[in-house]
Amino acid sequence: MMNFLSAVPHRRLNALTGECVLVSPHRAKRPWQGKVESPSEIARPAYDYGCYLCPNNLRANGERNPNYDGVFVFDNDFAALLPDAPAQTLSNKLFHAQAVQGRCRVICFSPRHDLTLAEMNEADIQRVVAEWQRETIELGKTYQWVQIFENKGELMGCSNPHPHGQIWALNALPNEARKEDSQQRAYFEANRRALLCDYLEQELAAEERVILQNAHWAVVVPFWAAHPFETLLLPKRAVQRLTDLSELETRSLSDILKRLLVRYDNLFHTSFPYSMGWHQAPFAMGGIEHWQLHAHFYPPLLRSATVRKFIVGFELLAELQRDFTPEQAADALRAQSEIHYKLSAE
Ligand code: H2U
Ligand code: ZN
Repeated sequence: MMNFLSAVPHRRLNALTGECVLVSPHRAKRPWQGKVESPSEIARPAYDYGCYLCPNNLRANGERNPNYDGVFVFDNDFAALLPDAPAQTLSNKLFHAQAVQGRCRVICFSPRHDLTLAEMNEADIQRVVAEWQRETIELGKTYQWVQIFENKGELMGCSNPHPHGQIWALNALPNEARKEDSQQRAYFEANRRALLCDYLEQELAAEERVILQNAHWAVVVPFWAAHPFETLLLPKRAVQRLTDLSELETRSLSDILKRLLVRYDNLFHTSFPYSMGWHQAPFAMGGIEHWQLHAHFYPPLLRSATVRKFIVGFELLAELQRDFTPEQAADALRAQSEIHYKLSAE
């Protein structure tokens, strides 16, 4: 059989969302020519007087950050969701709206202004994972969906280079969560197995989209990846939430996160921008066996540290599209070293 997947325009189905992505492999010149064009990266100080996330500094609401060590979490001073929004509904034929309650938290990964997760050591990354777990437990008591994410880099509209992420929790299922919930539920009802468990098993057997793995985790460029270097991080056993991980799996998670992020930085010799986030089983929904914990990484870069992909035109109006294939992206990421380029002698 001719492998049409590497030769002709086709649409791949995203089994997790039920949506298609258009792949145009015939348009791709070699995506990876080892081209590294470093924009001048200005070294940041370990502490910045003007940074509202650094220890001891003032935030916009007049509060002062503690002299924290490790991880520091606080309620976003400009929260997009409020815990006390009064319950209100509008339901009128074509006009529907519902007040939503929620909370927005900011999580500083490190007191060091100049680090990123990729450059932090495993023990410190583990403290971030532990905080994600604590927040999941706490927010899950009140809210249906706990969205942990990191928006990294100016290219992603991140306002501050201090290593930090956010957690938004709300008492509703957002669009992406709803799509993944119904796809996973339908698969589980038909097969009595979690969709992503079966999916990973096949990816591990095929190998072509696997970037790296350890005893408990694997990272693949998903078959249906829409963004050039999009990846999916998955546990190797059925796990519904971050809070279900064993001590060993948690440690192993810091290992694979570190290794993936170093590879990303090495790809274009730049502090790699991305939006990443965890999808875990919703709360207060009844059965959740169909859910499999996973993290998505959505980087915007296409060809170098400065050439990005834009979601415009056909993509905005019809569906997402990519030129080089997910398999080619996996090759490029697999070829990267796991020693950070800033540390490797040249
Ligand atoms: P991003 O750059 O990833 O958007 O994160 C910064 C967040 O920090 C942003 O959501 C919040 C902003 O609302 N913030 C505070 O909570 N307090 C401040 O003093 C400034 C910014
Ligand atoms: Zn800072």
